[in-house]
Amino acid sequence: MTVLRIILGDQCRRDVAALRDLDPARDRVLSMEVAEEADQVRHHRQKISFLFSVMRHFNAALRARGVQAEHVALDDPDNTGSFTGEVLRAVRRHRPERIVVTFPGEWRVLEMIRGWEEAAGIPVEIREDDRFLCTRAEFARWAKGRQQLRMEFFYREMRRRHAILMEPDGTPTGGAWNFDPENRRSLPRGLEPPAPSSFPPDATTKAVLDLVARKFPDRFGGLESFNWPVTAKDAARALESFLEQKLPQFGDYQDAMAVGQPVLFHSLLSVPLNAGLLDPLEICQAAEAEYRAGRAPLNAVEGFIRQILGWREYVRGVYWLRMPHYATTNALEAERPLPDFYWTADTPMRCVSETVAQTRDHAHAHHIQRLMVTGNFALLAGIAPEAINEWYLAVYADAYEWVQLPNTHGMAVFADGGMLGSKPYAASGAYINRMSDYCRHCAYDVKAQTGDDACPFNFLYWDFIARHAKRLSGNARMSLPLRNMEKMDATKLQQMRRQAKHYLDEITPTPKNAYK
Ligand code: FAD
Ligand code: DLZ
Ligand code: SF4
Repeated sequence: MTVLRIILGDQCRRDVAALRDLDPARDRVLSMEVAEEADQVRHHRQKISFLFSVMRHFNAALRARGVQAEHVALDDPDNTGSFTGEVLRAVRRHRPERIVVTFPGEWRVLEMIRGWEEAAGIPVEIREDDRFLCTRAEFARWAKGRQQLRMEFFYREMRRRHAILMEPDGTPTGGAWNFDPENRRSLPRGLEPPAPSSFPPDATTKAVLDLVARKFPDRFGGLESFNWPVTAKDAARALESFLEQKLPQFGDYQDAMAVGQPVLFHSLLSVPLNAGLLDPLEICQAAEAEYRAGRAPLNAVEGFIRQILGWREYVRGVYWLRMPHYATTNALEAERPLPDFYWTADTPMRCVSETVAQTRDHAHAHHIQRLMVTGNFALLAGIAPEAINEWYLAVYADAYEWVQLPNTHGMAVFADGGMLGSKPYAASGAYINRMSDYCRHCAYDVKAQTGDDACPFNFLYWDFIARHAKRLSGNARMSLPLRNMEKMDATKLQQMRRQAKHYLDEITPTPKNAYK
């Protein structure tokens, strides 16, 4: 009897759990482009195009292997527009005895899948997504009884468990687990990072880009610069080129930012990796091999591996451990609407306009831009977690809730009250000035704390510290800024707080129903 095997957009991998015991002669594989997902939030047009193109390429590859794989296009006249509608339609077409699906990347989609059994009247098997290196159960076991879930300790266990950068005597390679202090250099003037690999759209991608341009004319995000790998083969090429050209300097400039340099020494691998086109363990092993062969230094290789073996697995663990409550946390009671300049890039703040413009043009920004520019601004300004969440989920081509939500709630805006990070990543303009050349090209003066040309990050920072002083007083890691605030001249603090209020009140919020 037929088994209906469902492939979601971010599960396009040959050995994904749902395809494991596939019988090509008997089974049907279904992937689908659905309006409900595209409209869930204002997904960037490149993100929609990327996923549709990945699904179409994957479907073609399965069919070439003789698999009875069906793909429903967005503009198929019979498309019902939702996962559930399409699954039920396929059940009516093929009368399968059961449905098999891989665990999804969002709580919302899991709830939907849990309704299929009743709606379709046949059993639905939800298989563990073993594309990850730590299962949800393993993470829950690690977390049990711990007061604080610190990434660093989780990461060390993952290093041991997967034998990555470990010596035979059980010690970490190089004698330390972490080389972060070596990874905070700003970009020297004149250093040009290598160009990212090129993936010009083929006929399939071009058709998708046309479709998306037609169906989403007002949606955020340029399509012109689309340059994502959309097959496992292209993704392997992207990895190879990163290892060869960028990994050696990845560590040094991991936190750097520069005008007109959207990628620097970052890998851009989150997009194909999160869609299933790459395997996380293979990436870590390949990076380690570069170190063992003497082609990349340890600070770079360890720093890169920590992001994938550590942070990526850790945030997924936190997501599934804490959902659905996690999505509603708002420890700092932040309530402001999202500024319109998060979509238009129209602000004199060069750091923000640069990050948003690059996000609009490429559906990507690197970690420090997400954390210390748009994230930091949202934290200081008190943007409602719900609003900033929607933005992060929408605008990045690598964004799925399992990874976006903990990074936003936990790392960027401290909505979870310290479950993930030990303190809010709040910073004044001085941090951005140290790590970038943005301030040299900005209308504001990064050294000024009050007055018309004062950098908004400065007065917003002190307003944030003062606003939350009571709340943060129990946090040892916040004692330095709190002490500094107490030492500050009271009139100056008052002036900064008045300027912050005026500045925030003047911000134009995102208009309702814009960019949809
Ligand atoms: P590189 O700098 O080359 O890093 C290598 C890999 O490490 C990445 O490809 C990614 O898979 C992994 N990685 C690095 N940092 C993290 C992290 N904090 N969490 C999980 N994985 C990480 N990453 C996403 O994949 N999807 C998201 O939706 C997402 N949203 C974010 C939202 C905020 C507010 C912040 C602060 C970070 C977010 N990140 C997200 C993490 C990080 O910014 C991106 O993974 C990274 O910028 C992707 O670019 P890259 O592939 O060039 O990364
Ligand atoms: C983000 C997204 C979008 C825009 N469109 C689709 C789609 O048409 N079909 C699909 O299978 N998945 C899509 N996704 C990803 C889903 O919203 C969701 O994040 C994943 O199904 C979770 O595993
Ligand atoms: Fe950003 Fe302030 Fe620097 Fe301008 S001066 S780039 S607003 S940190």
